[in-house]
Amino acid sequence: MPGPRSSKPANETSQRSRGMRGEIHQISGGDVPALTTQQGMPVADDQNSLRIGVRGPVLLEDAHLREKIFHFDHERIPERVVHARGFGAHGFFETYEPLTEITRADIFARRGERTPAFARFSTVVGNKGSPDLARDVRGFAVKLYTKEGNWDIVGNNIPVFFIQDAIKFPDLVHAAKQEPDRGFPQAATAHDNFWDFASLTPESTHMLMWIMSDRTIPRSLRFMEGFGVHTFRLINAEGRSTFVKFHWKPKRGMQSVVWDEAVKLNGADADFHRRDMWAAIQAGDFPEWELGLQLFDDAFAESFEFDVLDATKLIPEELVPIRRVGRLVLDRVVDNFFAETEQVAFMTQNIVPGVDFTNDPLLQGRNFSYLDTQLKRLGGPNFVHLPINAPKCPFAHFQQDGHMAFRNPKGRVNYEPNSWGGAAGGPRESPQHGFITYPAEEAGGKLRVRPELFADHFSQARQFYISQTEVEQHHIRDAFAFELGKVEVSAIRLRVIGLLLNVDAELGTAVAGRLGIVALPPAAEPARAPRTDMRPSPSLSLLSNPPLNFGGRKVGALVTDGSDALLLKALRAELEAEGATLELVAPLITGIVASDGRLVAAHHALVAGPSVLFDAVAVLPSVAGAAELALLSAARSFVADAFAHCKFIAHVEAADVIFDKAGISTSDGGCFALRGAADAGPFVARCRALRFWERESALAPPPTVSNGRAARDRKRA
Ligand code: HDE
Repeated sequence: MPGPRSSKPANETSQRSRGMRGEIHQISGGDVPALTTQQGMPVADDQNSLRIGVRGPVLLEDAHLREKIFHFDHERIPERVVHARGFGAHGFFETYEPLTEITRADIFARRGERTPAFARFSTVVGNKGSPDLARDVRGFAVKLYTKEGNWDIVGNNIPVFFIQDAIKFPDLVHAAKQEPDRGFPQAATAHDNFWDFASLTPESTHMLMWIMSDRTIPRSLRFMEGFGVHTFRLINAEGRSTFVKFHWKPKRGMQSVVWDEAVKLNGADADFHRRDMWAAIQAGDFPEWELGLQLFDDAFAESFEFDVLDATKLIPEELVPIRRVGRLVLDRVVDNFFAETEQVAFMTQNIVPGVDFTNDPLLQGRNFSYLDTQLKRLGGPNFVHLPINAPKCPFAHFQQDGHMAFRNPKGRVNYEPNSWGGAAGGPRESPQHGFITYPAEEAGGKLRVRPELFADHFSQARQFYISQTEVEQHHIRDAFAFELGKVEVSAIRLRVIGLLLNVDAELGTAVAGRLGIVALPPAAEPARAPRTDMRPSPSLSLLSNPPLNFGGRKVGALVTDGSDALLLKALRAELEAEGATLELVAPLITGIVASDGRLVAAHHALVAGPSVLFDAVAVLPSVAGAAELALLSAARSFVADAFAHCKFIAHVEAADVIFDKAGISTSDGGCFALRGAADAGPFVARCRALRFWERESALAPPPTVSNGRAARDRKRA
């Protein structure tokens, strides 16, 4: 029975739906494929579900509606427990020279050979939608589609790890991710559970030093190193084993941001790293790393002061130099994020003939774990059938069926041995070419123990700290003060100070001072006495290893109507010659009319283009424009932040009024007066140093208590 409102003129509603369809026709127009259901049936109306009459109930018969909603309801797969937020790209690995002496791996057999590759970079702790600039380790996972199978190097941007034994991984990750009762904080270790666990796990101390350093707030995924972390083996055709640690060295050099910048970047552009990588590849500035091998033999492993099976230790490059054997170039963005970046399944157990594992207990646990993860995430045993996971070399086996099998073996035979003979008999094992495990001798009782040298938890943490420049040490102290300042339970803060006192007395005392700790706790009882004779390893410092030039970086120019067109042109040309880019920030996104009367488009409106987006800035308003900008807090923050973040700042005289209003003196060596187009080149050359760190030490020191005095003051109070 039609209800009272159904008496509304029927033609009004049908008019509306006709109108909507008409509009769609207009938008799609031309020679486009017909929209179909998943079964391939062409769809006539994708706007309206099937119903009785005009205002009646929807019919179960509407299979198109049901299919669409059903599929939508199942769009999500479980996000990765760790490394949920990631960004991937395709490319290739190019071998520099044959390494047949060291390994029979086919990928290293021929000079100049290119092997297809897919890399995925990630943060560890945050969920899928978390911001890119969280203070966190970055995953650095590379899948190499070699001619003898897929080889995955599933590493991080830090060469050591928190724990030595896989059995502690669930505890570590539980402690680091959001607290289970409240669901926050996410993408941050600055909370009680993480520091509680870390303070009770002294083996994490070396890693704590790295994660509190600027390595965990990289400027770009393109500007960070990668590490395989564990010791692996390379095996040559004679079966000889050489130990190896894998390194990825970024061509554009290393660079990080400062903490205040990271915090602001997360608000200004939560996808800063994704966008940066995407834009670089689209612009043809292909991110590139060299693969470095640290090769050593049993004799070195025996004589090294730490255990090479301990993932909380590294081998300084000064001790075992890095041999660069090829390059990874990322030259293609994905076609579809979900199909490729989300569904890619990295597994440490994916190795190829010529590569083998060691007994590192963390690696052994990982080799077990990653297969489980893929089954859970991708929903069945056939995830290797997905194009992103499938080998690109021929493969043949008798595994069959299961969910989503779309590559079952052809023919009658699906078992081995069989007597069918020839091609009909299917694939056979190949003792000559197949993978042969290195026959390491193993013996001993079944024990739950760790090797003796694993117990040295502090010596390399100290080595890392003393290898940093003063600026970097300062940032490490700040980071500890920030993170521990978020911890509510004072006993946890004290336990961390106890660990730090074993690393470096000055570090422990300084962080305690920043936390207002009056009475220093005793240093934690070390399981093995820390060494005090560690020599600095300069390769561990970011700032001691600056990039060769300013290539791949970005300058933001704050411009207004009347900005000097010649100067802008010169600056753009100098930056392009350097391999860097110029982006314009203007009061309005529509752009400016420059001094030559031409309209120049802006990349960012000032409110949406803070200086944290850039590596250096140029403040180039006209006199009239500067007077207007000086009244805007966004313009004052633009220069104030660039100054506070130690960026190089170029400025024209007209801009003085903005700096004055922001309370900034442009007299230091990081500020550069542009008198004309000829000054653009020297400014760009200056930017090669990336930051003017001298400014940081000139800024006010952080608040601290010096321990004895503070105690007296508090008593008096
Ligand atoms: Fe992972 N790790 N991990 N991990 N890991 C995963 O696998 C695990 C460890 C790393 O972009 C998971 O597919 C265990 C060290 C990267 O898809 C999971 C242990 C290092 C990625 C897993 C470790 C890593 C993962 C979650 C201790 C640096 C992202 C999703 C024994 C050398 C790969 C997944 C990508 C991902 C387990 C420790 C690097 C749960 C059990 C050490 C880069 O399987």
